[in-house]
Amino acid sequence: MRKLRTQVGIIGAGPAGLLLAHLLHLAGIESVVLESCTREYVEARIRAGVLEQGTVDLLNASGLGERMQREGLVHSGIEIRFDGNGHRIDFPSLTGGRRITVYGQHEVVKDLIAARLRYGGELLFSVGDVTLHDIESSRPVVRYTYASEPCELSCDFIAGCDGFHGISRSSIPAGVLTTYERSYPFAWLGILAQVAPSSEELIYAHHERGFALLSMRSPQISRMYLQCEPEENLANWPDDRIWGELQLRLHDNHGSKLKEGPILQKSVTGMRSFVVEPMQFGRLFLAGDAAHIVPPTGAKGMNLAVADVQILSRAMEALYREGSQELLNAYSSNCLRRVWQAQRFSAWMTLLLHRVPGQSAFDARRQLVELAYVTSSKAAAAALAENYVGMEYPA
Ligand code: RFL
Ligand code: PHB
Repeated sequence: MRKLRTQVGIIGAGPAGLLLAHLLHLAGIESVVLESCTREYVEARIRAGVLEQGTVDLLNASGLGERMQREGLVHSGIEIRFDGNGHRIDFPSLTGGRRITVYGQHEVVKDLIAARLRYGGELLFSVGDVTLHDIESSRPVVRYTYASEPCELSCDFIAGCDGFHGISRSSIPAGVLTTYERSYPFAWLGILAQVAPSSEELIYAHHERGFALLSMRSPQISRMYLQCEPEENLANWPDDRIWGELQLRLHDNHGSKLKEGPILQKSVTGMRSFVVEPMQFGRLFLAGDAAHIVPPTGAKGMNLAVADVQILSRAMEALYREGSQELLNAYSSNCLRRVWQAQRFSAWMTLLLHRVPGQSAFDARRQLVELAYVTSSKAAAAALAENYVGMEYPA
């Protein structure tokens, strides 16, 4: 058995785990990151695309922003489209100058891995059989296998950053966590296509055939989504059906058509709202998707993961620097305030924009009136905008 020792054992090399490792490094705190997948897989996993201003500011302030500043696309608004008409929500004028940046999550992950390797931090890919032990004691332990060798990592703290399907959350004894959950009777079929985006800004489209979203990854690559069945079979979606459906749902009364191109990747993503409380047990702290999931309509998931680990790294810094336990004790409640704001907004955006199967005629009309209200009342548009660009980060 190979034995190692560190201050913080981090499970998972997604945005939460990798950024936590980086922020701890900047604070002089040592960590080991254990990831079950390969580096190639993690760096190619296409997921989120929208960074809040606060996320961008944090990445810049921690020395991670160089490529993002060059390649990220700064957007000052989004379009809400329904009945074939587009309505622009202008962020700076509604939020005191705030904007978003479109920069793929996998690009953030690549930048974080490169930074970690540059300063020689421990980051192990393809680890197996990760289990957590003694999390209620002052010396928790992570057991795992690496290159077929059994290993044991003893730590001061464990950060469970292993996403929704990870093992950290389920290592907490039954009865400790309260779960809040909602599922939605639809999913998203996402594509990556080799074609210039047909709009400079994101378009969220409500249509009687279902929701559609036009997004992008670069001036050459489009990212688009279609509302589909929860258990949708991709085999039923040849490329021309996808483009046909996108053309219909993103229909524009002024006659502009989507540019089409080769589809590089297709996937189906389920939709759920999920929170566990508290986000901590003993010396195990949950962060990011391990503790909460939002439906992607509000573009909040990765931004919440980033906010969690900023709060956690500051709390650990206060403990190691000043011996102060206060921020660590407040970790869960400090995160959950922001998490619940994002839950509310993400559920609201989802129900505003999707066609809800079985919805009554009354609710269908109410949805259209709400769309008209959000896009015509400055107060309603400002409420959407301030949530979309993100609440102020903790000082
Ligand atoms: P991740 O990214 O899932 O990373 C967890 C890592 O842990 C590893 N792992 C383990 N490692 C060791 N041992 C184990 N037993 C392990 N089990 C799992 C996994 O391999 C993985 O590498 O969680 P993290 O870091 O909390 O980050 C969360 C974000 O990934 C997620 O919230 C976002 O992608 C959500 N999301 C969006 N968020 C945004 O902020 N803006 C968006 O525009 C946005 N769009 C989206 C999205 C998610 C989507 N999908 C596919 C779910 C669009 C989509 C389609
Ligand atoms: C994306 O570009 O992947 C994206 C953008 C906005 C969302 C969700 C996903 O709300």
